[in-house]
Amino acid sequence: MKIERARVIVTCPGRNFVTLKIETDQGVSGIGDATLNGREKAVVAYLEDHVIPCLIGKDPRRIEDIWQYLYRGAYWRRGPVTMSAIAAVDTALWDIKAKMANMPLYDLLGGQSRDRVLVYGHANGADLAETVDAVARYVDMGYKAIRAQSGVPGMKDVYGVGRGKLFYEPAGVGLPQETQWNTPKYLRFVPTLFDKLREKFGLDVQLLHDAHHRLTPNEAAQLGKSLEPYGLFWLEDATPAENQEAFRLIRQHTTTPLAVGEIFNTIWDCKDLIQNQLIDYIRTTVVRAGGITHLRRIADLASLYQVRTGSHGATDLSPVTMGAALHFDTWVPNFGIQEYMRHSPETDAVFPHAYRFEDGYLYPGDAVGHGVDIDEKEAAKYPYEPAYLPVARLEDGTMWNW
Ligand code: GCO
Ligand code: MG
Repeated sequence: MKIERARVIVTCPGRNFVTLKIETDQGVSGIGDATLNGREKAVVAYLEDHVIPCLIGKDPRRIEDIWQYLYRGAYWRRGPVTMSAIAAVDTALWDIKAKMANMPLYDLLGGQSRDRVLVYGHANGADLAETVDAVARYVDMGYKAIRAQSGVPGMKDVYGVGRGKLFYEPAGVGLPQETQWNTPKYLRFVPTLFDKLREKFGLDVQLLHDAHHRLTPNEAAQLGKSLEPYGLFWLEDATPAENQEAFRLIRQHTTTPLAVGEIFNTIWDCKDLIQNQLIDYIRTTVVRAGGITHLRRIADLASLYQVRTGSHGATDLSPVTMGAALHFDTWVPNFGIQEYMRHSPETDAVFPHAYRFEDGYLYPGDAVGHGVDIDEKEAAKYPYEPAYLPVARLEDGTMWNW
């Protein structure tokens, strides 16, 4: 069996998505997501110029060998561009293998460990009252777990407060939007938000919050402590994690569960965090961390230390990543939760899929492969549009973490 053709499809049904399609000499094909928000074309070039020429003629059944070929063989390891490209190949090959086996991907991985996948949705509001209303809407839609982000008094353009009610998309057309950040105002406000949410919605709903890398370890420890009375499911990306040791200080001061890893690309980014039990949830996902093959290694390491998965599932990852992640979530023994931001109807039409939402859970469906396809006619209607994530500065103009 041979890979006969592989090509990259770029489409922008509201936001940019990069998809790799691999076709074999036996008529079976598979797709993988290669989207890297704001840097899409770098992955397109990496795939088209450097990866696809090496794939033609290879045996698509040799998933592990192809993974090692692209990772070790290239000499240049890791990094979001490399690992998104490898992930796209890997996801497409697992899709092909599962189709050949006539199985849903979760069966090929080892079978179902659960019947359904707990997801959390995003409730955002420009201020406290709007955020409370947004949480109420998610409760009404059946969500059991809800991430709450709110505008902060005295600050404009806070992370997580989107345009539109369900389809939060931070990237904007044109050059990066400049936003402002003020940590003391944020630290004072967030506990008042969760106090209100617990008062209104009680203890049953799981609440989450994303600090989006804005805090120092000490500030993160302060926030974790001040949120303890509200029993969060997790506090995400409390501080940047290039220095994995940074989490030790946070951990020593708070029992609020910690999640990190949506921008990690390999097991090396989280090895110390996991082995030292500095986190509770690892957020790596299919497209960002080298596909199913590598994600499985991260999850297995995590399981030794009772760290659970909580895959990134923002709308800048395509439905292909969502479908593959749901098969992974259905199998992985140490599953925690899956993020689920809804894609727009235009995006859903470009990527017909077998997964469905019901009463707070996602179901991967029982289609063979990962259950997501691309309608190329529909995709062709939406040409690429350059867009960037915003940037953040402190009030004195200092560049900060977005
Ligand atoms: C999340 C993420 C997103 C990112 C986005 C960047 O937790 O869902 O933090 O909101 O900001 O994926 O492209
Ligand atoms: Mg996040």
